[in-house]
Amino acid sequence: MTQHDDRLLLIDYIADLKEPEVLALVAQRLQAGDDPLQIVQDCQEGLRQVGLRYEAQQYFLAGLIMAGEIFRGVMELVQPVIEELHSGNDTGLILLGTVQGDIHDIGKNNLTLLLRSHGFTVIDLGVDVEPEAFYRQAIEIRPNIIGLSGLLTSSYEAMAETIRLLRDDPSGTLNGVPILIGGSQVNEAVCKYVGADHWVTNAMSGVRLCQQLLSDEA
Ligand code: B12
Repeated sequence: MTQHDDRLLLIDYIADLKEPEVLALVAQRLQAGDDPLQIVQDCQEGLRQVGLRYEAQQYFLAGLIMAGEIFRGVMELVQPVIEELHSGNDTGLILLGTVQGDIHDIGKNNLTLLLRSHGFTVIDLGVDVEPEAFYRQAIEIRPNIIGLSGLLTSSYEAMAETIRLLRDDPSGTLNGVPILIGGSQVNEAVCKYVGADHWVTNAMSGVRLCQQLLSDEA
């Protein structure tokens, strides 16, 4: 079987919620030396398809929960390999969290893992983070970059509110701190609407963007 077939097969297994097949194929691909980031990318596409089936009412909430569980299992296999391959000595403090009303954290956790393995220090506030909590933490730790994650359309209001609060900081402590948003559904229009500086739909692009922003700062 070619590498291309393996990739399509993994996407299909995830879309069909075939957990044992997913885990076996991931283990096999890692064994064969496949790039763990490519494996994660393929899983992300599989999860996108699960989402589409949910929208089409072929799956229900249980399907989304199952998909999340499968991805957790994949990360257990992939994480040690990512940590081994992607060690770096980037420096910089990044404040991350999933915005209020949203509990999706798979993508954010994945980004945290990659940032840390590149050497960044990440303070992860978790999920359903109120705008005030973001603001308080930001003032306290003075991060170099702030990242907001959100996957629901309804999260954009919380992103906008959080960014308003961060930008209106009367102390001026946060002046010029870049604010990034990420999540499977964000795009340029969302970025403009919520008032962020950059948007990203892939964790590795997020890491590269952070590297770029910090080297611009230096
Ligand atoms: C798994 C899943 C769940 C799981 C989440 C488990 C968990 N612990 O996260 C559970 C079951 C909890 C769930 C719940 C719900 N979900 Co849901 N879910 C998904 C699904 C299938 C996959 C999400 C995922 O993990 N993707 C994989 C990760 C790796 O990708 P990612 O999140 O995009 O992250 C990557 C990048 O975006 C980027 N990134 C992410 N964050 C950040 C932040 C920064 C700063 C940067 C730089 C980069 C970055 O890096 C990541 C890695 O590459 C999506 C489908 C989809 N298209 O995304 C629906 C989806 C997001 N869910 C949806 C819905 C509707 C819901 C519910 C409302 C369902 C319900 N009726 O209750 C609830 C809402 C709960 C809540 N209040 O948050 C809809 C949202 C539709 C919309 N337009 O609002 C989607 C799009 C499905 C669909 N197509 O309808 N869900």
